[in-house]
Amino acid sequence: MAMADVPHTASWVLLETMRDAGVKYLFANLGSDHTGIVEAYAQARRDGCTGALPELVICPHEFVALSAAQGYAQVSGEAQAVLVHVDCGTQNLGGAVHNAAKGRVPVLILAGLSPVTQEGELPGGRNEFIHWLQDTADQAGIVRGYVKYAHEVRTGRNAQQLVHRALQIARSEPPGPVYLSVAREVMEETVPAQLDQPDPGLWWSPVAPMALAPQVADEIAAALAGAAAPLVVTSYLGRDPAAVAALTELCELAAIGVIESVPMWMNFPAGHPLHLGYQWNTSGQNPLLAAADVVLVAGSDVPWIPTTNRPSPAAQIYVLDVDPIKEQMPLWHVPATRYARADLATALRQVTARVRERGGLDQEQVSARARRHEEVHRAQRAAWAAREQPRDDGTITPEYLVACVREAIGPDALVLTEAITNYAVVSEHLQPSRPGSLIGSGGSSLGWSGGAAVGAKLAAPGRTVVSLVGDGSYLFGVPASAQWMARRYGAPSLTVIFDNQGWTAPTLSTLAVHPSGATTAVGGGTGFAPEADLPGVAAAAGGAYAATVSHATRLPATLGRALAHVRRGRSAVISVHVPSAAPPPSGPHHPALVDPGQKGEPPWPG
Ligand SMILES: Cc1ncc(C[n+]2csc(CCOP(=O)(O)OP(=O)(O)O)c2C)c(N)n1
Ligand SMILES: [Mg+2]
Repeated sequence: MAMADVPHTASWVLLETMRDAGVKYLFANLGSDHTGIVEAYAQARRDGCTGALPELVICPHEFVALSAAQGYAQVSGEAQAVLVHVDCGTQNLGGAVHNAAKGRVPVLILAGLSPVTQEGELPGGRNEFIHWLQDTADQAGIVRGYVKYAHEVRTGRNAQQLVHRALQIARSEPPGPVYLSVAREVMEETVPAQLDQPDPGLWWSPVAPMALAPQVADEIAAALAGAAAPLVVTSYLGRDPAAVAALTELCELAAIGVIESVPMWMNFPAGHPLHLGYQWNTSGQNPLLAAADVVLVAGSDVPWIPTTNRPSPAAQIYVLDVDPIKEQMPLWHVPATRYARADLATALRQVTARVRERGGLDQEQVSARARRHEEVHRAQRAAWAAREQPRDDGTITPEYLVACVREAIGPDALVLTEAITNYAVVSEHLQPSRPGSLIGSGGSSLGWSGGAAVGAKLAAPGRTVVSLVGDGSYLFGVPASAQWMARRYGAPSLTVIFDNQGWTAPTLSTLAVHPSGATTAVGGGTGFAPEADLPGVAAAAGGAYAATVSHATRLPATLGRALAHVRRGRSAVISVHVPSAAPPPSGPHHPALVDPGQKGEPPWPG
């Protein structure tokens, strides 16, 4: 797309430059600061050239807008843009900025600033009462702790450069959100015709992948080749599908087992005989981790939780990451022999090549280890499979729910997980085997899946998108906004709610710190009675197919019906009653934990 050969406003230039730089969608929540933007889109519609600008996606809530941009980028690898209204819209991005930052997801956030003139000095100056109220001392400060770059576009003359620069930084490893703010007068400024950029993709490409220094590749290869019990721990290596293939090759070469810790991506095929299970908030020592003599941590923020689970003090640990010492985390340490910064796919291929070149792998030892791992792998799967049953009274267990979802959706679906206390159940029972088939927020600010499902579907229109989400997380995701967007922009998905009638996690956290406190007797008081009609929210806002299921016999058919709707273009939301993972209170019955059958009763007197 050629840059403007006639004068345009800076707003037009900002938008056209985004489009030139590969931004397909602008997830937007509009305000008085965006007069130049609204006018630019109107001009494009009037003049029949809407393709020159990113497609405008109206987002009734900013948290959903940024989550949608995140989901799009997680699925496609392509950074999108989000437009928000001054400080108010920036505040409403809320925890979605945390998710994009922690999840290492590139996104360009553009925010208006209140007009900077008040006496009519410039076009776009203050003319509404809010312009004084929205004038804040440090608008970018709202998000500064979470963005890789925050800057103000001070003149339309270099708006083009700043969009490219912001996106270049967002896309360079480790990727993340960037924030540009623009005053209304600047948005309204007329910018003279700009020179065509010969190829912005080349001029502003992200930093090229980094390889390991040869001696470090050699050191890691030697350690793995000489180990009796080598082990890989990973959390997000699957951000790059090429890294999954590279890890698989290395592990097969030397029979190295893999544990996924807090996996927010599909990192290693679940069905591979070297896949040795998952670690979430484990309360006990993982014997495989304890037995390892060499541990390669490849792409992980939390490879284990040392108070309950850690490698042997004698183990040699290597940390391999684009971000090996987590400069963004004030407190972090893994006692490693070597911390190496590199692109994971590149580094793993280097290590594999070095293992091969060095030769001398004891093939008998390797084969014996592969057989032992396969036995562990099979025993794990057999134990998990045994749990994929409803209870005798028809109660749907989370394990049975995930098994039914797995059978219904098939291996090609794209699954978003925000299952919280059922994260581990999703990992163990979904058993994803294709790179890119499972994503999580990468952070901890709940509600990501609502918007992310819309973004994911826009990025992969041919795939069935399925969200597995806690009832609390579903509500955090502003479902009225997300479901409206799904219908408006033709991005249907299936949402399956693990409806355990409240927030189980804070109660479990409390029990872990106060194992014999009052909470054991009377419960955590984090229940959601009286029950809300969660799918009904989606039906009302987005015309979704809505169903609530309490008995196992109804589950497979309801999932089938819901999927049929999704495949015909209509979203579906199913709330499935499952038991909470929190133990029932041991003391006198507490009203906050009323049986879901008693719905309608407020949990407190009066
Ligand atoms: C934005 C945000 N607010 C609060 C929390 C704290 N929090 C962590 S888990 C949780 C409960 C989530 O409820 P649900 O999705 O139903 O999952 P469950 O714990 O029941 O499995 C809460 C409130 C958070 N992580 N993010
Ligand atoms: Mg819940």
